[in-house]
Amino acid sequence: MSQRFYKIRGDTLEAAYRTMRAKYGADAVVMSTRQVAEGGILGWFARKHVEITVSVPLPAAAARTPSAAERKYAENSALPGKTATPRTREEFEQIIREAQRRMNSQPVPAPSAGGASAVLAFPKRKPETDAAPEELRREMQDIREMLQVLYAEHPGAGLPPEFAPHYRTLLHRGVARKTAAALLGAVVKNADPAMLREPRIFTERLHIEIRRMVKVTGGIALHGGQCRLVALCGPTGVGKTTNLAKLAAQFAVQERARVGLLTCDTYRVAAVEQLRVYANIIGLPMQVANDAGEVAEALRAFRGFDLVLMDTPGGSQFNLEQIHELKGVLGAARPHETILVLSAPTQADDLRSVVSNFKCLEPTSLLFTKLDETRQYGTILSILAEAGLPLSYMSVGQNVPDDIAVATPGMMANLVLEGKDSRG
Ligand SMILES: Nc1nc2c(ncn2[C@@H]2O[C@H](COP(=O)(O)OP(=O)(O)O)[C@@H](O)[C@H]2O)c(=O)[nH]1
Ligand SMILES: [Mg+2]
Repeated sequence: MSQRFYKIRGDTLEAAYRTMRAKYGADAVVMSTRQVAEGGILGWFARKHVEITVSVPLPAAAARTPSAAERKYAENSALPGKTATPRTREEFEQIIREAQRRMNSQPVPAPSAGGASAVLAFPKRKPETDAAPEELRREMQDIREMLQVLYAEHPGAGLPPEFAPHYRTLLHRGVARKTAAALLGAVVKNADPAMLREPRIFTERLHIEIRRMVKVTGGIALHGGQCRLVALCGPTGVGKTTNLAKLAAQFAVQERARVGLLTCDTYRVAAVEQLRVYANIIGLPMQVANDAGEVAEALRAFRGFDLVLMDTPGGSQFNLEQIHELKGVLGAARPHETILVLSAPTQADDLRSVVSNFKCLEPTSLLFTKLDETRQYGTILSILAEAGLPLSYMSVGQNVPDDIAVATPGMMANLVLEGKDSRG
C-alpha cells in the first residue's frame, strides 16, 4: 500500500498527536516517537520536544474500507500513542488508563508509583456499574496483557493494539504469552504495518516467523560405515517404545539399513516383551541390558550395523534418582543422538519441568507424540522455543510404522495456524 511519511513536532506527545490528526486526518498512523532537544548552548537550556513520524496513506490506499475489527479498534483506541510503541512506563500506563476510562466512561485513578506491580495493578471495577459489553472488555484485557508482555519482555518492539486478535488466536492455540509476543513483535518489525492490517497478509507473515522460530534436525541421519546409536528417553507412557518401533521399521524396511534394538527398560517385564514383539514382527535382533556394563557388551554385538535404537525406562520427571541412574547408563552408551520424547497433550508447565529435569541427559532433539490427541499445537512451539532444542519427529497416532513424520518448520506453522494434525 502506498503511503507518505511526515515528521511532526510538539511540546508533548499529545500536542504532536493532535497536530497529526488536524493535518492528516483519521487515516494517519504514528510509526514512531522520539524525544528531541532544540536550541540551547552547548547542550544547556535546550528545549525538549517530542517528534513523531507518521504515515499517511495516499488517496487510493486510504479508500480501502476498513474491516469490522479495524473499525472497532479505531473507535476504541483514539488516543496518543495508539499505534506507537509504548516507550516508557508512563506512556504505557497512560494508554491503559485511557482505554479503561473510555470503557468505563469514568475516571480511573493512576496506579501508585513504583515496581512492576504498579503496571499490573489495574483498578477493580464494580460489576453493577460496568456498562462495557463483555466482548469489548475482553478485547481490552487482551490488548493490555499483550502490551504488558511486550513491555516486560521486548522493550522497543512495536505492536499496535489492533493486532490483539492475532495475539489472542495464538494464545487460544496454546502458544505461551512470551512466545506469542515475540512472534507478533517479529511480524510487526519485519513488515509494513499498513499491509499487516490485511489479516491474510498478517497470517502469511506469522507463518514465516513461526518457520523461522522452529529448528529441526531433519530426522536421524545415517552415516555410511558408522553405526549410529540413537536413544529415546522421556516420561512413562509418552510413546517411546511405539515410536522406536516405527523408526526401526522405517529404517529397516524403507532404507534397507541394518537396524538393531537395545533396551535397558528392565524395570517392567512387559516393557521388554513389548519391544520384543516389535523386534520379531520387523525381524530385527534385540539386546537387553540391565546396566552400563551390559550396554557396552550389547553394543559390541551390533558392530557393523547402521543404526541401533535404544529404548529406556520411562520415569517421572520428578524422580531425579531414576534420571540420574539413566544418565549413568547413557554415559556408558554414549549415543550420537538422544531424543527426548514428549506427549503433546501434556500441560505446558509439566512439559517445562520434563525438559528441565531431563536436560542432564543432554537431549539433542525433541519428539512430540500424540498430536492426534490435542489441537493445542502452540504448546509445542513454545516448548521448542524455550528449550532451545530442535524438533526431530512428530507422532500422530498408534499405527506402526506409519504414524510418524520427520518434522519440518512448515508443518509446525500449519499446525499452529490451521490447527490441523500433520496427517492432514
Ligand atoms: N494416540 C496416540 N497414541 C500413541 C502415540 N504414540 C504412542 N501412543 C500410545 O501410547 C501408549 C504408550 O506408548 P508406549 O510406546 O508404550 O510408551 P512408553 O512408555 O513411552 O514406551 C501406547 O498405547 C501407544 O500406542 C500417538 O502419537 N498417538
Ligand atoms: Mg516403553
